[in-house]
Amino acid sequence: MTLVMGIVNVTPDSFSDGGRYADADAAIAHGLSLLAAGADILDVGGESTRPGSERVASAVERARVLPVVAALAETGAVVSIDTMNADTAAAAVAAGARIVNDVSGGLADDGMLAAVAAAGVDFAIGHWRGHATDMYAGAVYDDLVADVVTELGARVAAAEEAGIRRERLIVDPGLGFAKRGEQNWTVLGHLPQLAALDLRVLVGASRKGFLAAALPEPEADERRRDLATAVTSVLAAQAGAWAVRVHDVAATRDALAVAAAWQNGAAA
Ligand code: PMM
Repeated sequence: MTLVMGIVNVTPDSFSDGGRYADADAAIAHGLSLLAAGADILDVGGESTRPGSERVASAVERARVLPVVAALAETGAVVSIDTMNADTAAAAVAAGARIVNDVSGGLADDGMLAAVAAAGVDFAIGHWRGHATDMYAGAVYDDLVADVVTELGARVAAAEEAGIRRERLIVDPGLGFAKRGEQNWTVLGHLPQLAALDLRVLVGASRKGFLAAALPEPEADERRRDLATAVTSVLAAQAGAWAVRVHDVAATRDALAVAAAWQNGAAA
């Protein structure tokens, strides 16, 4: 069954939770509640990548995330660290993280691939063409799906060359990263083409603007965005996704359980 990665943002400026979990204790409590809701992985991040966001100094990022990573890993949870900084990745692994999730696939920090190779953990490679300060400058493609697959393939090759074992690699189409609204739907509609890379595929659609734009009322509140996310989780699972990265773990777990009952002809 497709795994559920629950999002634990430790950022005062995240668009999706309004910075409610800015404080470490609240973020830890939120992570524990996502575990109770059935999260298989907790993805802890301290730098917002929302379009237009400014970069955060990596020392500030580390101060935000390390206590949260340590406390959640201590419970035995599988923790991933959502960072573009090699220093933060290495420190988070030392604090117990078992996956490095880099939306830039190692492009933002020259030291990232070597840091992950040395850490000996899994590495999620996002498709990325530039920082959030200029998110849509790169949203021009010759052939969108083919370009995404080729560019991810190049990062996979670079990661292997740096000494990260292939079975440790995960690829992510990077929804919203250098992709305008409808381009995200094109990528999702061709998700099986990512399978050609023969690696685990991670999908992060949760609460993103392109998803809300598909609703009859695009200004839909958070609850409706979470319902839309849960539907997307099922479709991503059917397209072969290894894991989905979501804010509302309970909604996605419910949706995946119903889809599994349909497929198996029986409730689990
Ligand atoms: N999106 C965001 C942050 N981290 N990580 C992966 N692997 N894939 C994504 O699509 C992704 C990510 C931005 O969303 P958020 O601000 O809601 O966390």
